[in-house]
Amino acid sequence: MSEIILHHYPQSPVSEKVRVVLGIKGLTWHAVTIPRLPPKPDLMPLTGGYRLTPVMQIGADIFCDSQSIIRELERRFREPTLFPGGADGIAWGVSRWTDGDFFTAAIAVVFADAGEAMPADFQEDRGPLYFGPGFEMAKLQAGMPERLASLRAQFGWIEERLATGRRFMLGDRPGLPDALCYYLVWFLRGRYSKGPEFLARFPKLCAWEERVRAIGHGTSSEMSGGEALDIARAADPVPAPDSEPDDPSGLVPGDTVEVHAQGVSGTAGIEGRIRHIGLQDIVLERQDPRVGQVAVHFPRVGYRIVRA
Ligand SMILES: N[C@@H](CCC(=O)N[C@@H](CS)C(=O)NCC(=O)O)C(=O)O
Repeated sequence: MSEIILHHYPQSPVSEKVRVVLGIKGLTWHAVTIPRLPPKPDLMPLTGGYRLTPVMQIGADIFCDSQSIIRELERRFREPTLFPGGADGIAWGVSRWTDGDFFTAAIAVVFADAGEAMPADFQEDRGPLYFGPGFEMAKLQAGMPERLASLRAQFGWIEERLATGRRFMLGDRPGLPDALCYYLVWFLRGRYSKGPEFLARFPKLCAWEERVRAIGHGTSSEMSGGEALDIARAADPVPAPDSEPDDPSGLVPGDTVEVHAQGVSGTAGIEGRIRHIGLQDIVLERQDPRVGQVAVHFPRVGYRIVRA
């Protein structure tokens, strides 16, 4: 019942970030392949409407966003740690860069490069999702030189970091910043037509990339969406820890709220009763006819919470 289930698809870069973390920790997990485009009928009963990829399930606990997923993996499986050498805490701040400006610049370059060759339904979904409701491919393409210059500078930071001669970002053992940076290198190399030549100017980055790739993804086996739903139905959410008594929002367990992902457009808010509200996370309790009671976890940073 407490097995790790990752709802993902192979091409998803944010899923690659989590797969690398599973590799660093040497974990065994089940992979449920979800559709790249909505509807995602076997995912919605678990998340209550959260559609982004990936999502992790452990029994009836559902973790939305790679931040929540990775934090829970570190909590449950401490060794090997993602913070070798005591780099806890601030390394999370790196995720605000990699999942913010760096991610957006990488997506923009891959999108503009693919242009009209991108399947129409994919473009119609992802364009507004990442670039807002007024998305126009021609405008994105006009901004390509600027994006490339910004992206190059950001990859340059990785190269500088690796110039210290250590094997990984924090020293000789891999950690959170490696996963956070690697997924965008993986994405650019695989999906930007000029990715390999673009990255070739960063030799230390390319050597590090090989080392991270060699870590692998742990051990996974396929599971069907239906089987994952059955597991959620048979399980109860784990007991919630105490909530913070003085949340700045004034919200307390039992309140009904909607949680909204920031930085993407047109996604649904997820409604539920607060089961736990803390410094780093909020957990909603939801009832669903297919899976019964589930606890849906979100990070605080990057999410807006409004009273329903
Ligand atoms: N902040 C989220 C971002 C997730 C994200 O944007 N994932 C992409 C795939 S790599 C996505 O959801 N695309 C739309 C989809 O899969 O429906 C996280 O860290 O998990």
